[in-house]
Amino acid sequence: MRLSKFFMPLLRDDPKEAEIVSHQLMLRSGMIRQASSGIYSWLPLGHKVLRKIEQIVREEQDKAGAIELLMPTIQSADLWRESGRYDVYGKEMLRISDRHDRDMLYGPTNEELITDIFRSAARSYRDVPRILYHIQWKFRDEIRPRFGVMRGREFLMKDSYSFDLTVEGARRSYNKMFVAYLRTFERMGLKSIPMAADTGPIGGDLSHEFIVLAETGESEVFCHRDLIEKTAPEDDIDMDGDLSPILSEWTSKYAATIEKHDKERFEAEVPKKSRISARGIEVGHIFYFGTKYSVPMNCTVQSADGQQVNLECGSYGIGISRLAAAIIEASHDENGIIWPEPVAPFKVGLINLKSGDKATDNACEDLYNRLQNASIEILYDDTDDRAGAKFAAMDLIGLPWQLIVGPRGLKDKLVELKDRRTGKRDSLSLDEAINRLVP
Ligand code: 5CA
Repeated sequence: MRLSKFFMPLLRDDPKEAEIVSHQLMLRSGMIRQASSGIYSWLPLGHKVLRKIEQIVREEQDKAGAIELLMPTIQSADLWRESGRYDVYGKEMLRISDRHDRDMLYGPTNEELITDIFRSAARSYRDVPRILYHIQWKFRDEIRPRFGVMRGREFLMKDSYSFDLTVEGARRSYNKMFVAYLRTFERMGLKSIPMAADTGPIGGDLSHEFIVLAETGESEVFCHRDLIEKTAPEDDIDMDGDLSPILSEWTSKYAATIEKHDKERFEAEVPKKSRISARGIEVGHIFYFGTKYSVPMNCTVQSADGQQVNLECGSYGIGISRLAAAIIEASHDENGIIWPEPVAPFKVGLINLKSGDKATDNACEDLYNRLQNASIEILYDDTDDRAGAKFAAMDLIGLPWQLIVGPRGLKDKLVELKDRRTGKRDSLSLDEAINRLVP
């Protein structure tokens, strides 16, 4: 992509309304624009990041055996009356009536709708277990939308729903999502810690929040230091195998959000030097709630011995739009964002230090074409801005690599490759630079 043809409206000054660094940087780098309170447009740079995050989430869901579908944003109130949640949900639910005065709502979550779909299709024990998921916009009329997309009113969520015949089966589905979540967040360069959590309006008695530690996080959390050093299971993990040892390993050490915090247990179980008391961002939340919806909504299948059995269910959410902000909170410096490569909007930013100079333009065109042909995502700053402004903009938008080309280096047939994270610059020939960027 040539910057001269792209749409990336940078802001010069810090936006006053932004209280936390991710919100400031997302506005300044032209990733998002507020449309109304808690509702955002995703501009091209932000949209690219959102799609990358979404794709990692999707790959790990698929690997865990979950099956993707797509449900609508607008739902009928009738299903929510069946489950009993229509009245319970309160003002957070955006209620709408259509031209026939039918009560509709903008979905804040999808337990009812998926249970309706599943009950109409599943007949026998052969139709389970299944985990179904979608990636769709949600609306919650939060009292205090704040911190940009971190706590929005409209936000993008991945939500999965599991259907099992037995409690043990439901536990296996829960374990799959637990492991998939560890892997998902790690692939985005985040350290997430599963913590015992409250279930709120979703319900159930087994639940973990996946927390990324950050000073600006909204949740107060407590955990054992060892959990911060752990790494997620490797790519070759058998998701159909017994995952319970992994769960035990991750849940045997103390970790809880403030709602579930037990000070006495924390102090008894965790030696003083290992006690972490911090703030965190909830990027995912998983729930096992058994028959909470399958009983009132009559979602059953016939078991092998001919009985009608209510299904054992769970739901599993990831805040995809929130993750874009969480990654920035975890990865930035005073000059701007530092994207981990797997979610970067482009891998390389090519900086032409003297647009209009023939040798520099030719070298840039050559690099640009060769990298594009090698399927490397590249943003070429071909504008005639000053070098200083180009450097600042490139640092602000945080692409992992900057390829800097100017007349002085070219005299010796050299270009510079800068690592955005470390700031380290290497002088390389054009071929060497390409070899470093093409895997
Ligand atoms: N039905 C369940 C699981 S599918 C559910 O809705 N869970 S949730 O309420 O915990 O939301 C799932 C994830 O969505 C959260 O972990 C969080 O990362 C994200 N999320 C929730 N509310 C917001 C919000 N207002 N803005 C941005 N992200 C949000």
